[in-house]
Amino acid sequence: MSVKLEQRGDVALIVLDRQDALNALSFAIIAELEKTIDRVKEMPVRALLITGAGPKAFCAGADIKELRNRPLAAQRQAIEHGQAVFAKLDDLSVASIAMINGYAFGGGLELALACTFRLATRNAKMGLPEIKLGLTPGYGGTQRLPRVIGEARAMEMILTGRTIDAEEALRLGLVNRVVDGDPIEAGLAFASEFSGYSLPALKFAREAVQRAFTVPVREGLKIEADVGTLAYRTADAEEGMAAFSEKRKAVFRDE
Ligand code: CO8
Repeated sequence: MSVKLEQRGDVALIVLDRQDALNALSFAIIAELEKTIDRVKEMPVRALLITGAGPKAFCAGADIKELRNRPLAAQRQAIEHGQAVFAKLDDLSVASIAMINGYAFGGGLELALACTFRLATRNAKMGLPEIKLGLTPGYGGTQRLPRVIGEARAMEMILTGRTIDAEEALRLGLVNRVVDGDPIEAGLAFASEFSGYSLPALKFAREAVQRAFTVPVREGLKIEADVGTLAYRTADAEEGMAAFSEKRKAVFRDE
């Protein structure tokens, strides 16, 4: 198995482990990843962390060696399947974090873009180099990158295919933070900054933010009012506000 899954405390940890090809996403790995994300849904976790095995790469993208000499229908089917697998991250009830611990190119960066958060180690290098192969991004890059860093910057990255380092990614807002030390520990520490809050509230907030770039602002405000109202219905909202008044730490029960 090239996609490993384990539980670290209240965090599910997925590790892409195909180090001889810099954790490149063969079609078999995409299928494994899909099954693994489905298994995460059944786990009693509060966040998901995804990283790459070894010191060199998060994921070097789709397996280029598999992409040649295939019927067009198969190419389209593969693009749509990859998109659907990555979209499962959007639909997870818990937030996901990509720990980019080295190269994240093409489909690798697109996998990270499908996560809720991206963190990078200092040696991280990122890009959508498909243009250099005569191709265009196919696993969500043309849609998610502009939403994250804006159209002009996304257009530049996609049309030039250039590589950016961790510091530039931080400046562009492509990653939330650049981290030092053990990447998995850093990812778990980041998860602990939100994973203790009420899961329903986290989900409501995430849903509203996710919709911000897909609907007109008036509709977005209605979504905000809807989920905001739902949050007030939870016992956790009552607990959170009571804890504030009583000057104690809230104990959320995800209900
Ligand atoms: N696919 C297959 N094998 C790869 C890939 C890849 N994407 N990346 C690296 N490898 C392999 C290399 O071939 C090499 O194997 P071998 O030793 O057998 O030749 C091994 O990994 C180590 O790689 P390098 O020797 O190249 O390592 P370097 O440290 O010199 O370079 C780089 C690292 C810069 C990351 C370099 O490997 C590279 O440029 N890789 C390709 C990056 C890339 O172009 N990614 C985009 C791929 S296209 C894509 O993701 C499209 C997504 C949508 C797909 C739609 C499907 C239909």
